Amino acid sequence: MAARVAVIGAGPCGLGLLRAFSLAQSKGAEIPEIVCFEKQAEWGGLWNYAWRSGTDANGEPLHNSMYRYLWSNGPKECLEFADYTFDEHFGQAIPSFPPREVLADYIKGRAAKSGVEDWVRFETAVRWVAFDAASDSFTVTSEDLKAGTTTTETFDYVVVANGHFSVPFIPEFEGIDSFPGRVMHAHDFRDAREFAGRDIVIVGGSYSAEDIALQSWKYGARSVTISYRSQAMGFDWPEGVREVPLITGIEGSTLRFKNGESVSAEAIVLCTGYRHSFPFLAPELTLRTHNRLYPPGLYKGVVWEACPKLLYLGMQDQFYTFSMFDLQAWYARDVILGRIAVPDAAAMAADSAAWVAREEALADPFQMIDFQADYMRDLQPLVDYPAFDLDLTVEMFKEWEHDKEHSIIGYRDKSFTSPCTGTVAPVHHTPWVEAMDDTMACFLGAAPQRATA
Ligand code: FAD
Ligand code: NA7
Repeated sequence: MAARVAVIGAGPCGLGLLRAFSLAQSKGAEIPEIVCFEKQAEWGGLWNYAWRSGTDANGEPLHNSMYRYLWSNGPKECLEFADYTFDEHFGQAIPSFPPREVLADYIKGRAAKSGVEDWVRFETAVRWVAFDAASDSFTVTSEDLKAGTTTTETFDYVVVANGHFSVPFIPEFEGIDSFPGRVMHAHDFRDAREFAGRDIVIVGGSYSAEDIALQSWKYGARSVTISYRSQAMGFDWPEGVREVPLITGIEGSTLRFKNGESVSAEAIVLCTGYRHSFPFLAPELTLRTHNRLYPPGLYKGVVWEACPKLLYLGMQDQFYTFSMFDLQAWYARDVILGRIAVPDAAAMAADSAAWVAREEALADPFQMIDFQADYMRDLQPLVDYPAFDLDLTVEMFKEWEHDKEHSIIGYRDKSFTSPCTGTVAPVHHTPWVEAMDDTMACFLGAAPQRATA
């Protein structure tokens, strides 16, 4: 059995792996020594809110991309931990679309229950990982950010769980360097109230563009113009929000678009996605991919085919999140424990190539949901992750897609059914469009008093 395992990152993926090991240990398995390196002072990954932007308290590139008033963009029932349900954590049924703080509490609740805190070295950043074929082991160099000391250690397995929505992709537009207003990437966006009463342009056509546009509208932006590259999102936007094609140039505060229209704006928010970034990995260990459902080179979406003792978690584009991460974590654990044998390089490559080819033929979000669910179905029988109704989550994701088409400002008011417990979520006390307070206390409490005339 492997003697030492390094885990890079204590976000939902890294914590899923720690949970998997702790459960195996509680059932009597002998487990390796685990060292989880986490550069933040607490676990939870992106779900920790940071008011900072740019660099963190230790001068490291800031990891966090989440912002105030972020409410789950999918039904919580589709991400529920099968081994630690929402009912167990909250002791009451809660609505389907919780704000960030509620989901952070849920993630941290399971981690605390797992008793794995001693395995995590907080405020410790991994600086370099190299594989030595002769000794069949890795050297991992890390820095204790508080003490300023650097340590190099040997590990038998390395698990990369550093997330991939932290390092922004920032394109260039002609004239943007002389735009007189604020220009920022979604990674630095913190509070939509900044744009109250202003005209803003959002660039992008995916989740961040959708949510930051709606947030800005909800908190009082005068107008929101969304500029897309390949395809409009096409939702029935509320008055004041509209979509136009890509920016062709910027002169002063005027932005021109491909369809000949122009607007004057006071701010530009680039919701143009993120880079997979592994500055700590030797080149031959580095996954190079854009944000997609099946990054090539990863057998079962987890095992780095070129060096199978290196495992990656959560590198896919995501409909499914926590439950998919858990299936991957359970799989990674069982590879490390020797319960699962990975095949030879040719067999791994053939398996993942088939998935990649299938992914490349997907035509719409409904097919993408089926694809990611099938990927999970591929992992499910290989591990002892508790059973949950995956078919129900597929149905719910598809219903959610239709809900969004029906009402982009109303879809978060719907209720879904737990695939783990069968609990039907209550309707939230306040429609999302009127819910300005995103605290856990407000979400879980009674409806706030409304001012009367
Ligand atoms: P992360 O959460 O990013 O955690 C990675 C961890 O690795 C971090 O704690 C980081 O500090 C650490 N780390 C990084 N580099 C190093 C290093 N060199 N050394 C040590 N530690 C390191 N998902 C949903 O299910 N619902 C949502 O509503 C939702 N909203 C989102 C909104 C935004 C704005 C973003 C960006 C993502 C959202 N997601 C959402 C997806 C989100 O990516 C996942 O839910 C989840 O956080 C991914 O977990 P992870 O562990 O892979 O990565
Ligand atoms: P995504 O989902 O990776 O989307 C990135 C978007 O950025 C996508 O619409 C791209 O357009 C767009 N993009 C990329 N480059 C450009 C350029 N050069 N010009 C214009 N537009 C561009 O990232 P998100 O931040 O939206 O979502 C990431 C996670 O955050 C997600 O899991 C959510 O839960 C929250 P394209 O469509 O490719 O033309």
